[in-house]
Amino acid sequence: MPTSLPRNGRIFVSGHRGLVGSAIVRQLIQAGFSQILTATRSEMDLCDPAAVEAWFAENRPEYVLHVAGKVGGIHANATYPADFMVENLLIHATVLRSAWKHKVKKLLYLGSSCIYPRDCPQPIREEYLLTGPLESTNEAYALAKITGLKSCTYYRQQHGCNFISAMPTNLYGPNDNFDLEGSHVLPALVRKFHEAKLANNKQVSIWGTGKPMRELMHVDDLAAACVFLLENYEDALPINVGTGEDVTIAELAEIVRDAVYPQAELVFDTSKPDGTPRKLLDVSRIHALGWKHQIPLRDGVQSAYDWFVENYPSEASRV
Ligand code: GFB
Repeated sequence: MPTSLPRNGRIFVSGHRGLVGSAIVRQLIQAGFSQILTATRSEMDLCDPAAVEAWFAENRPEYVLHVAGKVGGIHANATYPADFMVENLLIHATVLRSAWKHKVKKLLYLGSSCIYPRDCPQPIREEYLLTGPLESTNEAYALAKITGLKSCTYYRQQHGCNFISAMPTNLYGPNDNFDLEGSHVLPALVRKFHEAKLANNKQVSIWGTGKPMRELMHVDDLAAACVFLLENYEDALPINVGTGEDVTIAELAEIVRDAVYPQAELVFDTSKPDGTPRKLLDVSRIHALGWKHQIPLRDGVQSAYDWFVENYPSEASRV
């Protein structure tokens, strides 16, 4: 049943400086929310249970959008599995427990499309969770996020907490990570094509075979979905949030090339991993509730590139 949230409700957005958190803060401001609570890492270390507990006691949030997490692309996930597992376990354990203790009225937790089994049928329906083995390059992250989703279910079951969770597809947009070792594919491609253009270097290296398929959504669409779900979704079952459309990595690279450096040539580096062959979400449940994404991929790529040129803190970003 839809519950219009009071615009003066106290809403905490965890991870407000990141790709997702910053988009949600923009969305909440636009929707007229007047008491948006945020905390920097020095104000509250989300891995520290005592710090989180003290912050909740002092700030008394009524609603929580728990979107903080340690995230990264295929290389970072495969290289630092212990960090991805432990930090993400802590980040949800601390916040969910304090949200329960302080009687938060509703909490939204974010999973990820990479936590579904590697070889599950496509498009992926919500009930496929935990039906098969995970993709090895992000198993640690996936396991941590699965315990987050399950924790929401268990708090609901044991304590009657109104905790919901959503499964976003691969995201991109303002405040993305453009570090080539840690980033996801889209920001990496934006940066690589841009730097190749500046260096007048025609060849751009694309990791893997270019054959895997990815569904990419602009983070402003995800932010709109999160606020929509907070007001319109009450189920224990996680809900997929995506566009329902995917492209191959080679097609994505061509779209970025067209936006940034049309003269460039793609060179596939097959010494780098492909990861999951495909992870297209079935978005029929969120469509049935009345929500659909708005930003087409080509428009989103262009705006991501514009953002990069204006904001990326480097001499190299000035053309
Ligand atoms: O976005 P990405 O790093 O993560 O890689 P995943 C997607 C695909 O793009 C892989 C290829 O097949 C990469 O090999 N790719 C091509 C590149 N060029 C590049 C490049 O320059 N940089 C990067 N990073 N990739 C992540 C998970 O998987 O998905 C995380 O590891 C997370 O846990 C995220 O959940 C959503 O889509 O493979």
